[in-house]
Amino acid sequence: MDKSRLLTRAIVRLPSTNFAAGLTTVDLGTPDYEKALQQHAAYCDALRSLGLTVSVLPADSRHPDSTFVEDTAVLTEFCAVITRPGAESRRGEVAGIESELAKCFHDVRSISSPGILDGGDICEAGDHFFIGLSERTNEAGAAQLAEILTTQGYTTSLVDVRNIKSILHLKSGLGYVGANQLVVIDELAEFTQFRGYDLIRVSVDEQYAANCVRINDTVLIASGYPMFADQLELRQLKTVAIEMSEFQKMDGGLSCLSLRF
Ligand code: CIR
Repeated sequence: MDKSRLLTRAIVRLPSTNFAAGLTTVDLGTPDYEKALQQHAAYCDALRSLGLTVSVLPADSRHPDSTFVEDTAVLTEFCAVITRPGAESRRGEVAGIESELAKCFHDVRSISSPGILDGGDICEAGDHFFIGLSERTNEAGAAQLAEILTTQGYTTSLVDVRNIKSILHLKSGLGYVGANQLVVIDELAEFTQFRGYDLIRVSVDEQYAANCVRINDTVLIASGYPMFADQLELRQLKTVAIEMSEFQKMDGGLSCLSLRF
């Protein structure tokens, strides 16, 4: 079941000066731009320290949310799927990412209308992909992606998170850390789609920590969530913790700051 890909590259985009004008549903205050830049730089350094070559795209002030590149594409071993982001203000972000991914993938597909889909709703777990239905991903978008993935030999399952108000995307509450282990928030723990997995439950107080990313043999986690860090370490998983406060203010998790392949 565990067939994690070796990751060698990542694409990120610098936050723009109007980053604070992006979408958010949380009430954690206005992000500090300088601090966001510092946290972004530390994030890139962490990716490099894990062996990834990082392509840093310039800031795009036409799209204040464009630093959250994960939402613009879904990457597999075989192809790149350019999304059609669920938020209208984010649709224009895909052009710059598509041209970048076309340099790296021979096969580039796209989600088309009436489908909408955000990369943050897609959780890769070895040969299986969980596809979240949320305010940003609809049935049509999910069906288009599932068809592409199925033809490539992956299996998929839908996870409807539209009634879970505490998360924006599926991956705000779910993460795969290899060896059949899934990180889940309480509200997802009983979903039948996750039966058979070894669940690592994140407590309500540490919910933000659920959005973590396994990069080769290490799990990148948000700093400030000691119980979660302990749980991973007890399972012999190496962790690297990153300050995410300024991105959290804009509803962004760790995974959304990069596309990894
Ligand atoms: C948005 O609402 O679209 C951005 N402010 C945050 C996107 C976060 N993306 C993610 O978690 N994959």
